[in-house]
Amino acid sequence: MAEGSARVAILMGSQSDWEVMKAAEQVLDELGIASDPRVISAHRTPDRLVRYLAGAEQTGIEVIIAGAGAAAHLAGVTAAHTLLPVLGVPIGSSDLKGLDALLSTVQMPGGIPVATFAIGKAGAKNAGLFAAAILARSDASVRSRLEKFREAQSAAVPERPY
Ligand code: RP5
Repeated sequence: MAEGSARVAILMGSQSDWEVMKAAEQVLDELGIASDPRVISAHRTPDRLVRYLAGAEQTGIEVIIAGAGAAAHLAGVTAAHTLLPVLGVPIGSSDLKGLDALLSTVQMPGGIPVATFAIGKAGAKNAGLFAAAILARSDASVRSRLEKFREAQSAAVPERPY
């Protein structure tokens, strides 16, 4: 686990979403960025959501990642309660395999933006990397770790297929 107080919140609508959302925590951890994972449902625990968001900025949170499945409104409701950037991750937990969550998350009416990522683990990982890119704008050490991450990723791709 990265040391220090959390700069990125990782919200998810259900404990069952953790299998996907831990990809965000893992990549942030690799980049030395502490995160705060929370199970908070917009419809099952609405009070918990409002309470958490009321204090998030003061506790040092700078970016919020919100992952949910089905008729996913967690990211949108989160964005309605904060001025922090909200990165939405649709989760393929329903019979519609995440297409419902993708559309619910991406189709925010104008006025309350949610940056939306791919369905599932790739989306959670990229949301973590995007959160790091936001922090890197004003944090040289995060920027340098992000550069090293990209270099290592490139170096791991063989030039020949066999
Ligand atoms: C959504 O419903 C959650 O984000 C989750 O993806 C889905 C199923 O939740 P559980 O029934 O597994 O708690 O609200």
